[in-house]
Order: sequence, then structure tokens, then C-alpha cells
Amino acid sequence: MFGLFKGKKKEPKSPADEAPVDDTAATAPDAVAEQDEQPRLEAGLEKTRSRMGAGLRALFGGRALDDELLEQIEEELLLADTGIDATQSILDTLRREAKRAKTASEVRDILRRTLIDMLVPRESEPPEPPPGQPWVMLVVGVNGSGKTTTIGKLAQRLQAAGHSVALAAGDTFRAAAVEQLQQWGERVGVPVIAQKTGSDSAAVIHDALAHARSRGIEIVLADTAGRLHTQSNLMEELRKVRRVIARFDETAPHETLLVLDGGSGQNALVQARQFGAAVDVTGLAITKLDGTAKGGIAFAIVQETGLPIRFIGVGEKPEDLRPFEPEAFVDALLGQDTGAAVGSGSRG
Ligand SMILES: Nc1nc2c(ncn2[C@@H]2O[C@H](COP(=O)(O)OP(=O)(O)OP(=O)(O)O)[C@@H](O)[C@H]2O)c(=O)[nH]1
Ligand SMILES: [Mg+2]
Repeated sequence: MFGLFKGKKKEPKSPADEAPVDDTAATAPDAVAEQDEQPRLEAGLEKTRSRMGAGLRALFGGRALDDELLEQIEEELLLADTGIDATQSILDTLRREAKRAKTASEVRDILRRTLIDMLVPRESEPPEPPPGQPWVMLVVGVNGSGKTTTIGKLAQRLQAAGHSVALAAGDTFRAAAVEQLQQWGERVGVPVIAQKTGSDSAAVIHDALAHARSRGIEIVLADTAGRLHTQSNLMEELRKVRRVIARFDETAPHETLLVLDGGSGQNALVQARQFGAAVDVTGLAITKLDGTAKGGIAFAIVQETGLPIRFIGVGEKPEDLRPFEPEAFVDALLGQDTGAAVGSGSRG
């Protein structure tokens, strides 16, 4: 479930509470929930899947890998914003393996493995807070990328899983930003620590941390104003927010999550570079993948930044914000295994 929150589970209040909170044991209710999740993920990624997958599915359906098909696959991957480097390594794998493999299903398995490996980050161990201190996530990104919505959805999922959460209304810049977060707080039933628009973002977030510590709240999700790297005053504000959080607890923030709009394509790469340079981003959320055929950006971005994708947004509902799992993501893009033999299908 929330791999990110592993080891952060609340002690079960009673044995009956244990099953929904435990994300390591494969209990029966969890297994049922997972069965429903793959079709949901596939539906959310439908646009990307149709753009990047036709050539690949023809190959897996038994069509021989000739130059024409290779070109089609290359074009589809690039159109889905998979990026030149990631696309080339996918094509290299195909050229190499399609010769050796006896069945289309073998080619598929090898490509599947290659794609999954591409999504595995160069990750270092995330820090943990000292006992009695909240786990802190600072959420950053450009305007409208989905920061506040992602926080709301995460709060809902965490709350449902038995965690205690507080939200920090660190977007003190945009009018109505505080209200938007407060609405989420009310909806989910978690406290929102806020001051009025125009106040100091770092001070609001500091208040939220103090509130969480004094009440034994486990997790603080801190919203920030959307900003571009060119707005140097706002980028400096983010650095200050980080310094203030670190003064509260030197291990914090335990995650600095950069929220990227999946539809922004190659721009997302630029944002990852710029925010990474300014505030030491430790994880990514890619939102709005349901509305775009450019979901190949996930490969490009992990390849380039080495950062882990923590969550993806594939729809408007809270359950459409999903912890990112490379296997499930790749399976949703590639579709079902047909098991056909290489070259046995008609070329039409
Ligand atoms: N379809 C879809 N819409 C999303 C997703 N995530 C966010 N949105 C929508 O994107 C819009 C912007 O989301 P916000 O959460 O307000 O974005 P923000 O980054 O906080 O924006 P600023 O605070 O202005 O910087 C809202 O209409 C959300 O409903 C997603 O995964 N899928
Ligand atoms: Mg916002």
C-alpha cells in the first residue's frame, strides 16, 4: 500500500483494527481490494496505453519485429513522452531479444522486465523522525500541478488506514488556497493549521509541526504555493521553509514531494531539475495521468533524475491517487499476455 509510510503504521487499537492497517501481510480483504485495483489503474492510464502500446501489442500478438514495426514502436514511445534515452534503450532491448526469443510472450516478458527496471529509482533510505516527533512531508511544485488535491487525497487515505494526520496551509500566497485546504480538512476530518493569506509560510508550517508534536499526531502534510523557478523570491521562501522545518527537527522534512502534472510532458523534466536544485526533492507524484497520453514521462523522469515516484494520480477520486508500483504500472501499459509465437501472426 503506502510503501512510503512503511514502519509508520499506528499501533492497532484492537485486533479487529489490524487488518485494514497492515499493509505487509496479504490478508484476504487486501487481496480482494487489489483485484479491483488493476482494472482501475488500466482505465486511468488508457490514453497513454493506447498511444504507446499499439506497436508493442502487435509485437506481443505475434507480429514479426521488422524495421517498420520498430519505427512504429519508436514513434509511439516518443509521442508518449518516454524520452529519447529511455526509448532507445527499450528499442535496443527489443532488437536484441526479439532475435533470441522463441515466442512473443518471451519478448514481452523481457520488455516488461526492462520497463520495470527503468522505473526503479536510485533511492537512498528515507529518514525517520525521532520518537514523539511527526513525520513531515513538504509538498512543492508549479502552479496547478495538483499539490493541494494530492495532499487532500493522501490525508483521506492515511486517515482511513488509521493514521493521525494534520495539514499545514503553507500556501499563504494564493487567495482561496487556505480555504481549499480547509475544505479537504473538513471532508476528511483532519485538523488544518492555517493563518490568513499573506502571512509567513514557514511560520504556518512551524505552527503545524508544534501542534502535531503536542497532540501526538503522526504525520504532517505541508502545502506550499505553486511557483516557477524564475520566481526567485518564492524559491527563496521554499528554502526558508526547509530551514525552519529542519530547525524544528533536524531529520525533517522526511519527504520533499515534487508534484508534477503528467500532462506537462518534457516540462516536467525541467521542473524536476529546477526544484531538485533548489530544495532537495526526495520523491515525486505524477498527477492527471488519466487526462494525458504522455504517461511515458514516468520512464524519462526516473531515468533522468533517479528519484522515486511515490504516487500517481489517475482520476478525481481519492482512490485514484495510488502509491506507485512499477510492476502494476507496466502491466497496465502493456496489457494482457497473449502468449503468441514470434512471427506467427499475419502482417495484414
Ligand atoms: N483528472 C485529474 N485531475 C486532477 C488530478 N490531480 C489534481 N487534479 C486537478 O487539478 C486541478 C489543480 O489541482 P490543485 O490541487 O489545486 O493544484 P495545486 O498544485 O495545489 O495548485 P496551486 O495551489 O494553484 O499551485 C484541480 O482541479 C484538481 O482537481 C488527477 O490525478 N487527475
Ligand atoms: Mg494548491
